[in-house]
Amino acid sequence: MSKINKLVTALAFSVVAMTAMPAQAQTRIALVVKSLGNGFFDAAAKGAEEAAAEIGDIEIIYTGPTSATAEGQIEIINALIAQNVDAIAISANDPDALVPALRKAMDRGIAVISWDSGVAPEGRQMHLNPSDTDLIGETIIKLAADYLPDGGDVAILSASSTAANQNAWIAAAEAILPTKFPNINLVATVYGDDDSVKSTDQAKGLIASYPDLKAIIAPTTVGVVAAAQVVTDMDLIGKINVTGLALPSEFKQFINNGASQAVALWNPIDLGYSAVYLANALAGGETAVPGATLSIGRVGEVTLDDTNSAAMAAPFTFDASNIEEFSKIY
Ligand code: RAM
Repeated sequence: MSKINKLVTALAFSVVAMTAMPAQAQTRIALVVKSLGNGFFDAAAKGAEEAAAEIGDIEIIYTGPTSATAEGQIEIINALIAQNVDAIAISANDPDALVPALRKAMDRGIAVISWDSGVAPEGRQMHLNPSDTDLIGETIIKLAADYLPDGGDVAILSASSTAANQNAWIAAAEAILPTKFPNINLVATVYGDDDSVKSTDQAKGLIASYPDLKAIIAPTTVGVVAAAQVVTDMDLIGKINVTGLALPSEFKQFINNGASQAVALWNPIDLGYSAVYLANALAGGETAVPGATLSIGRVGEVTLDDTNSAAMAAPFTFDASNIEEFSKIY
């Protein structure tokens, strides 16, 4: 073969090789959730994919441990560092335990944000809250108080005891109780770890321990379903109102059967979508500093406070008048 022919053949081969190579997305963003199998996070992942398609050239790696533990998330973070992803957007099972692993990620040039459930400021560049924390704290108590004109005993069934989001909402709820809801008596807070079986056991335990219980407030989409199922199965509809933060698609049956009067939530699809917008911006070199305003695409924009945190939008309330409609969306 002549030199020219050899060159042409080599070129042809390299063109074939190049076109045969799978297109590598430019930006790989890991959406790390508290645990897999949770419908709330599946809805957020849908929003993440939507943002990726809109922005273009983004691959979403949707991942999380099988149960909501910090240890499981640390293993995942270390694996993502080894894969050299461009960004990690995490809903954390513990605000402090993840800090060393996430710092290592940032040291390697990986952009790190927390969303939904936060990481301490030293372990992330910014945090996206779904809504204002005080507003959520007040909302979850009001949802119970609205149906207790004479007040009474209520209990909280939370997610894991180290979840920063639930702990902040519960602290805000406790702070507002004495002034705004003086006749609401919070008798206990228990933890179901966003695990259906454990949440069911904890709800049963509350009912056994507090015979005058009038409401169970579960600020977790997993716990609220478990509590409403227990109230239904134990024939306590009308005696104990279950409320809190619920995904309409999973919860509408309990509004329909009367185990719950009303629940609330923000749009989880928008939350995952917004998290990807922010993670992508930081991976692209934007800096997160107090006062900075960052785009969250079709959802709008957020301005960072002095802890580099921001809130997306106010929660909606769902009751018999609208849960059917929302259940078709998330
Ligand atoms: C559960 C999770 C999540 C929380 C929702 C309301 O799915 O604990 O972190 O934001 O409930």
